[in-house]
Amino acid sequence: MAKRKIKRSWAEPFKIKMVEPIKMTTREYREKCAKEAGYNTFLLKSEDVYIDLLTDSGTNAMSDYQWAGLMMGDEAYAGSRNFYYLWDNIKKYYGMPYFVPTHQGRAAEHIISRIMIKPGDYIPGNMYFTTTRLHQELAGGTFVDVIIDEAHKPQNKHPFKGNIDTDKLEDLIKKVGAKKIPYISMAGPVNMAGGQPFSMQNLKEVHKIAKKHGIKLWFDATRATENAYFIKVREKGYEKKSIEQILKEMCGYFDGIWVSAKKDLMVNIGGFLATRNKKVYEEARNMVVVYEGLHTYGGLAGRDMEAMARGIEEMVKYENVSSRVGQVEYCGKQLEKYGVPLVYPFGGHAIFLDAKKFLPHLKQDLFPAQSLAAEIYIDSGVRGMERGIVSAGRDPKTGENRYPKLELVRLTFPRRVYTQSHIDVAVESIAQVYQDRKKIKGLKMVYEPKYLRFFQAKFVKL
Ligand code: P61
Repeated sequence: MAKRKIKRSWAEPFKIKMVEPIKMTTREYREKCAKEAGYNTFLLKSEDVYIDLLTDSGTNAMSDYQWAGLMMGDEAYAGSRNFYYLWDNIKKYYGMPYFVPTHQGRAAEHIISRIMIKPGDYIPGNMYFTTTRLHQELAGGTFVDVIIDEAHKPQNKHPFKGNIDTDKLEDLIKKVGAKKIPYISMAGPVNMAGGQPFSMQNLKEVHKIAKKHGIKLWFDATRATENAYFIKVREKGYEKKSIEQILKEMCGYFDGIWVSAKKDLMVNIGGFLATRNKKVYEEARNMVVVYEGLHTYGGLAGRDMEAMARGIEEMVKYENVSSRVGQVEYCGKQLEKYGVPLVYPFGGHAIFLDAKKFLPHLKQDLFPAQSLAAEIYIDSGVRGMERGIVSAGRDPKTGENRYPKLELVRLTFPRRVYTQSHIDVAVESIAQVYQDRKKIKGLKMVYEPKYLRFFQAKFVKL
C-alpha cells in the first residue's frame, strides 16, 4: 500500500484551566437587543453576546504566570517595584531607554500628539487609525495617508500592504516642507487596512527619508509582534530570526513608540510610550502627571504593570504569535469555502469582510458594514465591528462625511480565548447571512456623537 502523506495539525500552546460560561440566546431575543442597541454592536450588553469578536483589545486571556503576577502588585503611590520591572522589559524587548506608563493606548497618543504637534502641522501615516488621527487633529495637525495604494484594495494580495509609499511621502515633504512635519506615524500591522504589516525593507527606506529631512519617526507598536511575525514568514533574510530579534530591529529605526498594551501584551488594561529622545521623555513624564497619574503608574495599578511586564515576555514567544495568526487564517480559509468576500491577505488580528462586495446592492450612505455587523449578531450572537463610513467619521474642516474606499466588518480574535469550534459557529453564521444577503436593506443614522461616532451612534432599519 502506498504511503499517504499524513497532515500534521498545530494546536494552541496552552490548555484551559478556568472557564467563563456564555449565554445562549434566541434569534427573537437578539433582534430585540440589536434594535435597543441602535444596531450598533458597541452598544450591546456583553452578556447578550455569544461569541465576541468585537475586538482583541483588553479581551485576552491572561496566563497563570500573569495572574500570579497580579498578587505581586506593589501599590505604592510612588516608585512601585512593578514599574521598574516593566521598564526593564521595555528596555530589553523594545530597546527604548525611556518609558512613561499610561492607562491605555490613546492616552499615550494624546500625550505624544500634544508634545510633538503644533497647529498647522502635517502628520503622514500608513492609513489612519481612529484614535490616533483624532489626537493628531485635536493637537491642531492634519493627518495625511501615505500608505501604498494596494492597501485600499481588498482583493490585492501584496504581502506588505502596510508599507508606506515613499513617493507619496516625498511629495508631501516637498509640498508642505519638512518643518511642518513633526514626525511620520507608522503602525504595524495596519489595523484599518485589515491587519496588514509593513516590511523591514520599507521601514529602512522610510527611515532614510526621515533622516535626510530631519523628521522624527514614531511607531504605533500596539501589535508589533504580529508585524515581526509577518516579516519572519514573508520577508527574505528573516526566516531564521526570532520574533524578539525582529522586534528589536524594527524598534531600532524609530525615535519612539506608543503601545496599547491591551493587545500584544495580553492584558486587560494598560498602555505606554517609550522613546530614545530624552527631551520628549521629560515632557511626557511631566504631562502624564496632569492627565494620568504619577509617572511611575500612569493611571494603572501596580498589579497591572506586573501583568504587562510578564505579558511582554510571553508575547515574543514564536508559538504564541504563530498560533494566534494561525487561528485568524483558519477562520479566513473556512469563510473562503463559502465564497464570502474577504480582505486579503488575512491579517494578524482579524478577518475583515468586504461589505461593499458582500452587499453590492447597498450604497455606502446606507451603511453596508454597520448593517452587516448587526445582521451577523442577530443571526447567531457573534459580535463583529463596523470599519467603514461610520468609523471614518466627518472631515473636521468641512463637516462632510468621509467616504473610505474600504467598507469592512472586522471579526477580531481575542488572544487565547476562543476554540476552533467557536470559529466554525461564527463562520457558519456568516455563510448563512451571505446566502440571505439580499434581504438586508440598510440603516439610517438617527444619533451621531461628535467624536469617534462609531462607538455610540444609533441607527434604525430601513
Ligand atoms: C481595537 F473601534 N484598538 O482595535 P486603546 N493604536 C492601535 C489600536 O488598535 C488601538 C489604539 C491605538 C482597538 C480598540 C478600539 O476605533 C476604535 O488602548 C493600532 O484602545 O486606547 C486600539 O488604544 C488605541 C476600537 C479603539 C475601535 C478605537 O479594537
